[in-house]
Amino acid sequence: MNLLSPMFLLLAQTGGTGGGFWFPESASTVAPEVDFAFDFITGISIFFFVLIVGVMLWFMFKYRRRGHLPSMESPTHNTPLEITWTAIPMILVVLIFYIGLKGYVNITTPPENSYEIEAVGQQWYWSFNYPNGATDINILHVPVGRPVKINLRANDVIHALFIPAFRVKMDAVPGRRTELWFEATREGEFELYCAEYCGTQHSQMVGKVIVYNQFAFEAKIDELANWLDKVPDEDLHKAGVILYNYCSTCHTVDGSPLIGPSFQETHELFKSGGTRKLADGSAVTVNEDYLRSSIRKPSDQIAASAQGVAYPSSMTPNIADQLGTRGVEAMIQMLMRLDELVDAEGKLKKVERADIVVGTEEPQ
Ligand code: HEC
Ligand SMILES: [Cu+2]
Repeated sequence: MNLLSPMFLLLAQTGGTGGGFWFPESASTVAPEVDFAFDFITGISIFFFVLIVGVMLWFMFKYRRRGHLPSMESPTHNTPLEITWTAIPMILVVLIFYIGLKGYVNITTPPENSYEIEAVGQQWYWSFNYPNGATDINILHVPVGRPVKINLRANDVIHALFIPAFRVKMDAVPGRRTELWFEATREGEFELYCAEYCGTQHSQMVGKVIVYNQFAFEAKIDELANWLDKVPDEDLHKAGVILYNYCSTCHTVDGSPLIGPSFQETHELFKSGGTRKLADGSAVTVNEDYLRSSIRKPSDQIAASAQGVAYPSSMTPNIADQLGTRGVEAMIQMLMRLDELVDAEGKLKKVERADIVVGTEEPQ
């Protein structure tokens, strides 16, 4: 038993909200159910592992070969024993099935009065759309104590929305609608992942869930619905830093190329009035119009490196729709004024919505 006691200790740590060896912290109504099913099956497995291996070792010792004894006939049948070893596992398996089915039905049936949010997976970020028109990238804002139903879509390849603390995960499949629901049990920030390998930057497709009380939640999505309109024109380039979440999986700001050219390079070409080589061998002056059409119609002019090597034509085609008209302008401003937005180390300065939005009170 000594050898195994650490295992029992680890098992005992699960449950509660603090997380343990097996599980991250838990923060949704279904989490205890999922954890219980896991603990139950693991407990049974450990019990029978110890029992069977124990008896086996004991028999190996007890019936070891001692001298030359005449061999006995082996028993062929033992009804009470056979009934026991059929009945007990059957009860356990039915029990496991019952626990699993109950949890599965619960996890797959969103309550009627759920608050609905649309989640769209694309290479390589999540966008979340709210009924009031609010949108955010990689950050899912939800109220505490209210069932939330997430309607999932994918724009390009299969993604999967995974929120470990809520114990929920669902695929987002192109051409198909899938859903997932949860009810957060406490306020806080939790991790959110894409759990389906979806291309080179899959590992960057991470985000967070922020759980608010009902009032703070309403205020937040109100702010998200129209914040860009409340950014004065002279601060629009700063809004680009927030919207950069749409671009950061493919464009860096420090000069290193990723899937697409670094924004630093684009900015320098703009400042110096330089030209950008294109995949078809031609070249184009990097001015405001070029920036706008690069964002609005990414596939029209495919950029190539200074050496003439074409970048892939994989820029998100409908990114301008997602950004909205003012969002596109914000990105253009950001690209043109990038030098004002980075610090000495070439990192983007931090910009909070509250710093640039005028005429609204920050919630809380
Ligand atoms: C899925 C990857 C991806 C995402 C996301 C993405 N881009 Fe791109 N982008 C590219 C690639 C690849 C190119 C080069 C090929 C081309 O010109 O379409 C590019 C080119 C560009 C160019 C031309 C740059 C130059 O120096 O010629 C601009 C401007 C641009 N992207 C802006 C954006 C903005 C703004 C966003 C975010 C709102 C964004 N991109 C998001 C992949 C992406
Ligand atoms: Cu993904």
